Parts: sequence; C-alpha cells; structure tokens
Amino acid sequence: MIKVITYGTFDLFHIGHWNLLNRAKNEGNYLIVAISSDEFNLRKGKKSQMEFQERCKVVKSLSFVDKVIVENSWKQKESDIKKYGVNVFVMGDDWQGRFDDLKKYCQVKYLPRTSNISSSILKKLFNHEK
Ligand code: C2G
Repeated sequence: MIKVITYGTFDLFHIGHWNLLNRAKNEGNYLIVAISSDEFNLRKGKKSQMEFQERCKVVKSLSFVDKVIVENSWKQKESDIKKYGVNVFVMGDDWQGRFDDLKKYCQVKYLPRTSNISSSILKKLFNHEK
C-alpha cells in the first residue's frame, strides 16, 4: 500500500481542490486528507466561509479519499507522516519548496495548481452577491 497525505482548508470546495486530491490519490493507493480546523485557519490568516464539519463532509464524500484527519498546527506533518506510515506528501505547487524538510521522512511532491479558480475568488463572488 502506498499512502499519500495532503493538507488544506478546502473552503467552498471547487474543481481545483478536486483535481489536486484526485491527482494526489494517483500518487499512491490510499489518500489521507488533513483539513485545517477553523481555529488553525484563523492562524493561517484565513476565515473560511464553510465551517470545519462542512468542509470535512464534502471531502469525506469523495470516493477516492480514504481518511480525513484534522490539521491543528503547521508542525504536525512530521508526526502525521510517522503515525500513518505515509510514503508520499503532496501539495499544490503554490507551496513549491515549502515542505522540502519532509523529504527526510517521505517523498514530497508539488502538483500544478488548477488555474482560474480559488476559494478567495469564490468568496468575493459570494460576498458580492449579498
Ligand atoms: N489548489 C489547487 N488549485 C487551486 C486551488 C487550490 O491545486 N486552484 C490546491 C492547493 O495548492 C492546496 C490544496 O488545493 O494544495 C488546498 O488548497 P487550500 O484549501 O487553499 O489550502 P491551503 O490554504 O493551501 O492550506 O499546511 C498546509 C495548509 O493547510 C495548506
């Protein structure tokens, strides 16, 4: 079994998230997704439109996602990789290079982002409509 892990907020779930998660799964055959808690989001400087439970529900509903865990801090990646026996760490390439220190524990891959879509664009549209 090749275990893959990735981290994110996944707010206002869109095709960019879907593509990333689908491609991450294709790097192995078991995908763990760590979803940022609402509190951690605030520390990331993000106020998500959807609360944690809602964001979990959407990601859990994807047939190619095998496990969902919570992301509470920047520092949990190393222990997650060890705890779950992860072989591949994947992030979108907007994070290129930022997690190379994890190469000590597993493969680290940055996959191309999907252009012309982001939660912040959707949030602006969402709030503009009000
Ligand atoms: N993503 C993408 N294409 C987009 C938008 C996002 O490929 N158009 C990817 C991002 O690169 C990331 C994942 O989808 O790998 C989740 O994106 P966000 O929900 O914005 O998460 P982020 O704020 O990047 O949080 O510890 C890591 C952080 O939790 C990452």
